[in-house]
Amino acid sequence: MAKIALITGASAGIGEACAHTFAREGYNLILTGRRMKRLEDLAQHLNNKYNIEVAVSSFDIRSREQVINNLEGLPAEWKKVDVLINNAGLSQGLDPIDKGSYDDWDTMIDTNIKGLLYTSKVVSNWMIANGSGHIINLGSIAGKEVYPNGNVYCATKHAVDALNKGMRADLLQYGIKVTAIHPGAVETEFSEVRFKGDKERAKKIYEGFDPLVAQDIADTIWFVASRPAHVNINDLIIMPTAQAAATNIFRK
Ligand code: 8X3
Repeated sequence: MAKIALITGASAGIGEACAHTFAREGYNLILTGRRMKRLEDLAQHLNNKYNIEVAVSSFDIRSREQVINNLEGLPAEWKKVDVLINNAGLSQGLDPIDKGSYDDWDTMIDTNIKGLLYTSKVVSNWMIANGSGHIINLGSIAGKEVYPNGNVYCATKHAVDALNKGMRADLLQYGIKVTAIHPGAVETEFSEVRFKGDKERAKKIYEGFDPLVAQDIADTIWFVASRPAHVNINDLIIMPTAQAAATNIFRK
C-alpha cells in the first residue's frame, strides 16, 4: 500500500515542492492550506502526472476547531499518515519591538506555533495508533539566531525548535521520528508575505546572491524522510552557500 504524507501550507513554496517530491516517490498526499483552488489544481496535476491519490482539505490552521474538525473528518484510510510535514508558517512585519503590530504578532504566533501544535496533536495520535510515523517540522535559521526586528518571528521559530525537541522526547516511546529543517534564505513568497505584498522590497532580499529555492528544501526533506527505520535526523540547518548567518549574506 502506498505511504501517505500530510503537508500543511501545501499551496505554494516549500509545501508545494514537497508535494511534487513525495508524489514523485509514490506517496499519496493530504494537502492542506487556505487556498482551495490552488490545492485542487495541484492535486489534479499530481494525480495526472504520478497516478497517486490526493486528498485536499482547506482550512485556517490558526483555528483549533477548523484543524481538528477538518483533519478528524478525513476518512479512516487517510489517517494512516506516515509523514507529517509541518510546513505552514509565515512572517509578518519586520519592526522593532516597540513598533510591532499586535495583529502581526498574533498571526505569527497563531500560525507558526499554535497551528503546528493543533496539527501535531491530531496526527501524532494517528501515528501512535498506527505504530509508526515521522513528523518533519519546518523551523528556520530564525529559530537558531535572533536578528534585529526579527523578535516575534524569531521567537516563534525558536518555539518550533523547542517543540521539535519536545515532540522527539515524548514520541520516542512510540517509535515516531521527529525532525526539524532550519533553512536560511529561500526565495519563495516568504518575503512578499513578510512585507505585506511589497514585491520590490521582497525582491531585494534575494539580490546579489543565489538563494535557496523551495526544491532544495524539498530534496532535503525527502532525504531525511527516506533514511532507514533506525535512523532519525534530529535537525538540520541548510543555507545558501553565500549565507553564513541570518544577517551575514555575501552579495556580489
Ligand atoms: C526565513 C529566514 O532569515 O528571513 O525563516 O528569518 S529569515
